[in-house]
Amino acid sequence: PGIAFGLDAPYSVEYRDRIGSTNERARELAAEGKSDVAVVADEQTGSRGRLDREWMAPSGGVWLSILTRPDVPTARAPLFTLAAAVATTDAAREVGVDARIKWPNDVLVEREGSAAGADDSDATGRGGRKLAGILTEMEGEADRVGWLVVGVGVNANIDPETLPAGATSLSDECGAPVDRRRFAATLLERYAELTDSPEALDGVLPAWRERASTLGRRVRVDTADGIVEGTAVDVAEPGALVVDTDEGRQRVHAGDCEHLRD
Ligand code: BT5
Repeated sequence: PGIAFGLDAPYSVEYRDRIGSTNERARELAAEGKSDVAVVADEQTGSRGRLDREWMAPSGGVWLSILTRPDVPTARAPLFTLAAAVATTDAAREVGVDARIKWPNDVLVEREGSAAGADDSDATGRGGRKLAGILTEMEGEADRVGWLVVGVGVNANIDPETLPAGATSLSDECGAPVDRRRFAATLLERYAELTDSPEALDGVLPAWRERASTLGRRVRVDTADGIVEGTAVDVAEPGALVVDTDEGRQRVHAGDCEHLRD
């Protein structure tokens, strides 16, 4: 299947026209002991975002989940999510869309002059429109990841009017449909390159920094321990956002991040 898909990456591809959720399917394959599979679908009928939020995945998208069993400690797992964001950004840039990453896992398109425009703001990030989202699920012991499923949802050839407010798509940004097969192949190849060894993983944070929209901006992060507000200054191993607040420098490991007006 990898060859039929024209893929230069170490995954076999399971393609479905229609599926409940590619992440669910990848988890099933994980339970069967499988690895190195990418589940790709045209349409999902029951897809999920983080924290059990709904993810809209009509026909025309690139909805995929990559199942691997990386030989790394569980503490480094967040790097795979960041790698998927980098890979998605690079695949978008290859078709001419200037995508950037909002910490930790949203891929956005910021339009000229939109950064301060209230009309263009939304819950997913002021001034940025959400092109893609990533949902990572895993199981393992502290010293080693068991299985890891990284689910990537990209609004490819979809009319943004049919998506939640604040969303955009590749076709809308490009003015024409994109070759989804090629886009998916680029994404998977780039992801494999960034994650195929512990040494390769060392390159994820530098690559992420170069493509980040969040760094240098005022942010408000909703975390399990409360709101953290300040200036995002860096991302640190294994994917924490470093925020300068009035109370000093803090590291945030998980949460919803909103870009504030400067
Ligand atoms: C995410 O969640 O951004 C992760 C989305 C992961 C989806 C992929 S598709 C392949 C794989 N299979 C799955 O079942 N899931 C993964 P989060 O950060 O929680 O953002 C969810 C929020 O984004 C929703 O509450 C909506 O506001 C918004 N949203 C929903 N669908 C959207 C879309 N298609 N485009 C842009 N925004 C959307």
